[in-house]
Amino acid sequence: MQNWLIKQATTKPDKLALIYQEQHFNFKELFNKVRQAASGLVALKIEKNDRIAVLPSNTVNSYFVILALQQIGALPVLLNYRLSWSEISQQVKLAKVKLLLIDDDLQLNWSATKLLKITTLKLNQLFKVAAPKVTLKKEFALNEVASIMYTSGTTGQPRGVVQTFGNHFYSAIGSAFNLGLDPAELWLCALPLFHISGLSIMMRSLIYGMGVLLLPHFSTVMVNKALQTRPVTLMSVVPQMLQQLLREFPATGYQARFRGFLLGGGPIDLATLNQCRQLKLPVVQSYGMTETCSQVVALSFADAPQHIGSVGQPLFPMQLRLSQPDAEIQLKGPNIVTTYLDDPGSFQRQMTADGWFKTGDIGYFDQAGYLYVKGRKNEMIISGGENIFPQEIEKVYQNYGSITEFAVIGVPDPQWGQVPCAFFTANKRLNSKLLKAYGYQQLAHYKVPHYFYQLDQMPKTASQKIIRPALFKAFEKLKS
Ligand code: S0N
Ligand code: AMP
Ligand code: MG
Ligand code: MG
Repeated sequence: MQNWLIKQATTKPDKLALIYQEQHFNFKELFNKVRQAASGLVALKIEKNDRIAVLPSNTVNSYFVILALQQIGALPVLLNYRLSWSEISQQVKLAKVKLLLIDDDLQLNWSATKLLKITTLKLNQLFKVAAPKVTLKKEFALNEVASIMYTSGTTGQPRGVVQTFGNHFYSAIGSAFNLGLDPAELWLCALPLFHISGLSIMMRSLIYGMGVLLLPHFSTVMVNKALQTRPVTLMSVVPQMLQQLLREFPATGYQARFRGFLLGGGPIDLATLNQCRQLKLPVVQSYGMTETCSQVVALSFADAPQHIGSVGQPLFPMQLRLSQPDAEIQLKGPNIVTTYLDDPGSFQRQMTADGWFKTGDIGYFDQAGYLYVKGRKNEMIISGGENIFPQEIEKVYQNYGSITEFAVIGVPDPQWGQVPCAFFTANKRLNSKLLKAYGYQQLAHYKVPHYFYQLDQMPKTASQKIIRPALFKAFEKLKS
């Protein structure tokens, strides 16, 4: 396929590609910035298929560098800056990267980066590298790798999801067929570029020739202002963001070009959706995951008001089936990745014998053929759109002195949807404050349990398995 960036820069050179604060870039200017970053990378001897870790923040430099890595055939491994340093190091090691690039906006413990024993560079250093301009390749294949991002599994072991240009392409096509494409589309990106929710906006920009308004981070004030004053047409949000925006919804509403929100990343409550309907604020619910390169099922603007609570119908050309008898959602189609990084075995375990991807989500169709997501087959917790597996927390606390058993469940939370809650046994009385402080050092902050309950005995089956339903009941009792 023709290089998307070159295509847009030659056919729509003057069209708006990116806005960041007061800076505007058309596709020609975007191309030049990306080529500058690519030239710097080549001067640093980065080659095709080299794995390069990037800790991006939502800045233009991160945006240019991710694209530049794609342009030279290097593999961007995108890291979540909310992770703890030990979690980041684990992913950097697992991915066997040659270089770690860190956005200048991130406050990091630089001495810790030295322990990784790999070359680490701030993005502004890369842009200062004196380098002859490289010629970007004219074509790439759809099965070439475009991006890698880690997700956890039920074992707590991170797995690198390997997304190809083809995955991104079909994802963008399915979304455009569903939402339609405004000739002056301007998609607001306040979601992190290290998640597919954010990265997919950047990829759609290249495929559609569409503008992106990139915000440095999510803030209700900033977003509400942008939606009132900038010609934004679409914005991707997770439930937690939508709820926050509604709390400060401006009396005068948003400007007329705004088509609505694309909502995904986790379950939403009906009250929020109904409130949006009353405010005449269009919201399209969607369902997808990192392994499907963003939404694969979605409502459309036309059918959303009639199907509140549903996540919609499979997007073109994806197929969806529900297995019997447990009704797990299974998917097939070109949006879905085909391996985890260096771990095809784990990926194969996510596939059925006849080639369908097992999502781990439970769902059902209503009579009109609209999908509803009911929950998870496993214990995954979703906090503000971030996934947490109890096992990754349990592993960390099992190393805490005097703890004998430690189990984590997800409990409802008005702010984050769900948060982790810990039950444990120990040889002596333990202090929750110290337990929390320990978690803050070892784990991403969103993974640190909000509650710690010490028990005399864990509820267990005859075969010594922890009875999780008993923990859920115990939590309800403790909270009431
Ligand atoms: C919700 C967000 C924006 C909250 O972050 P915020 O408000 O910026 O927090 P901070 O100011 O940085 O920190 C304040 C305190 O809050 C803690 N904290 C931050 N985030 C969380 C969290 N998620 N859970 C619990 N606590 C949190 C901080 O740690 C801090 O506390 P202290 O000081 O103690 O450290 C932010 O969390 C966010 O950006 N969430 C979204 C993540 C995301 O994008 N998830 C989606 C992943 N899934 C997919 O990408 C697939 C679906 C998809 O593609 C999609 C999704 C949505 C829309 C469209 C699509 C699509 O298909 O295109
Ligand atoms: P991730 O890989 O981080 O993108 O997380 C994907 C998971 O988020 C899915 O497997 C679902 O469990 C959950 N999810 C995404 N969208 C929805 C939705 N609309 N409703 C409920 N759960 C969702
Ligand atoms: Mg995930
Ligand atoms: Mg904030």
